[in-house]
Amino acid sequence: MTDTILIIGANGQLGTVLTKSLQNAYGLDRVIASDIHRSTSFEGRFEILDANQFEAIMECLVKYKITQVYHLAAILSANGEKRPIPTWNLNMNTYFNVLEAARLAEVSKVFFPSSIAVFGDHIPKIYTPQNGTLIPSTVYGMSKVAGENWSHYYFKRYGLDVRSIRYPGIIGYQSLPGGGTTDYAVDIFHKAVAHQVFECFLKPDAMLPMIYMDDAIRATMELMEAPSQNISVRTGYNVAGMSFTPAELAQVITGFFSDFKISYQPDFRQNIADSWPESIDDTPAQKDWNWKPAFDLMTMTRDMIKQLTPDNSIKP
Ligand code: AKB
Repeated sequence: MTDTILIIGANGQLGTVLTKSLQNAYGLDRVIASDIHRSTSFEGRFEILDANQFEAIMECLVKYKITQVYHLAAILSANGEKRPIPTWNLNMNTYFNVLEAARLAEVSKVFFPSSIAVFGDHIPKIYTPQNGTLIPSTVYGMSKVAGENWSHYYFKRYGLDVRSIRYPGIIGYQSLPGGGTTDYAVDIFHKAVAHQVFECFLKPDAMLPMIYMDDAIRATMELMEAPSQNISVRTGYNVAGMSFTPAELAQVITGFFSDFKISYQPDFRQNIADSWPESIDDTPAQKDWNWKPAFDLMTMTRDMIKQLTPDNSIKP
């Protein structure tokens, strides 16, 4: 059977790019992008959908005979700390609606984006293992730990094939992040190509795991296409891309723009970063579905600058 895919939260940083990649892979008619606001950035089908509305999700699943759901709608780590209870309510209620609608409509696969935010102070920070103690420091992280456990529960109890990745900070030129702790690593490029000073909200030595958008998309699609019997992790897979500090990233950018300047004004997001891993051990993802990132700090920086430079004239 040919799959028909619903993406919830398609207007976001990951959704914008993932929608187009899934359209390329499955065909324009086979992918239904949805979000609470209409977007003009997609060709193909689009539904205005509020994932807080269970009936609206159910109608969409039935109308299009959906076989796969990607539920990307969520409030991220930094914004979540400004409104903890509404963040918990939105992140959890929308996911309950998706899981329950997917079960009732007999959807064959669900994708749930988890995050390195599931980890807190009680884990080794270097090469953080797949199976460590999960005591997150943010409401966003708490909602991701709970979401992972509900994914696991729906798989065990109902056989719903839910798959999930613990994304590092995603860096891409195609879309902007919003409300996360790792957002600086995208914003810095927009300032650098505009020859503006970048004020960083993290300390120069705040090492965090990151992944280039191309790798994040490929990881998502490879996980979703892997045979079910290969999926040994039904919570969320650790996935590594690269790790660097703001100072290291600034140093590499200076190799492209010698006048680039960065200043540091750490705020509450530094505390969040302090509680997260510095690097990730993704052995199960390597073993189960052959995960291997293609981009490192240098190749990611080169591509970001090339893509964001209007005439593509930068020759590093
Ligand atoms: C955030 O910073 O909140 C996100 C994430 C790592 O999940 N980018």
